[in-house]
Amino acid sequence: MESIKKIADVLKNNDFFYILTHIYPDGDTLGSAYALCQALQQLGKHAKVLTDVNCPSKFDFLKNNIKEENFNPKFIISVDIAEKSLIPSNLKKFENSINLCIDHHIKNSIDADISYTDHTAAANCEIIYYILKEMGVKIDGNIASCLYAGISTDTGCFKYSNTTSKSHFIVSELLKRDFPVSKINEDLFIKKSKKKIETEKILNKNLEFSFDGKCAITHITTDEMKSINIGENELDGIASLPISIENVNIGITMREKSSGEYKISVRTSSKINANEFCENFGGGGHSRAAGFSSFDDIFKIKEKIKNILTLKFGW
Ligand SMILES: [Mn+2]
Repeated sequence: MESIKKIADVLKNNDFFYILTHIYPDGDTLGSAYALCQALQQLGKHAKVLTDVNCPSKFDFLKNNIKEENFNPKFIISVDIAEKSLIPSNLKKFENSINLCIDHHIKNSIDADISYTDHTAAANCEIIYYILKEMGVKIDGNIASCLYAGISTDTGCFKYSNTTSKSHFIVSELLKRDFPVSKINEDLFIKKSKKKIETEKILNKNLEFSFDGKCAITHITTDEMKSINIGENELDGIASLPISIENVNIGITMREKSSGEYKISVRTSSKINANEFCENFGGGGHSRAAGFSSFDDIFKIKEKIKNILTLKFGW
């Protein structure tokens, strides 16, 4: 395993960086990328963040202090990307030329010259914080906003079990800088668009319980998304709905993609390891939040899920 110091040295000794973020961009991948980009620019280097074409506008504030520039890359970094399939299609051309991978997922299969992974970090932004400190970067309010967005996103605003004293320590350091923390919390965790409420109506309508209410499964099809005019990229956060129900130990949300493939998000209570569960379907993630993909239809996927629950837990 590489050290934070080694990663900081590699960053200081290179230039002309492209920073790649994952598909369905969230606060952690974007916060990591924009914090790192600002840090590199602060050191007089050239850096650029590359995202999926569909990037939710609520994250626009993360680029407040980014200098937009055009150049050819000499060093490519991936942040918070666990595997190649999570690289957005517009960035696939870089998938075999990643120089540095920084990630916090349990399983990381990105093929990079150098990898720094730490699955004990609640958010990738926690790792970025320590790298920036090691690089001697001044963490100003704009960088603090980005790191806060990442840590708060991946910990469910400090509610999930992955939250550690380290998460709180880093945030307590960030809060010494001037940035609009309550505004960020409101925009990321409280406000919902009308479309989001329409989506929740559909998810509630499609909700099905099994095994005495221990398992809750719901889905949304592309036709249903069209009916409320919501895009695939606007569905972040929907995976937390089934697991929020009392007595549910495994909450599953299936969303159809335009390719016809289903993206299945799994959230679990402490009784079930979501990463291990998803490995049965060729997926993975974290202990309480993981996922997989399938080209089967909804009924087939549900049947397979129930079979695994019976097999593994005697339900
Ligand atoms: Mn993350």
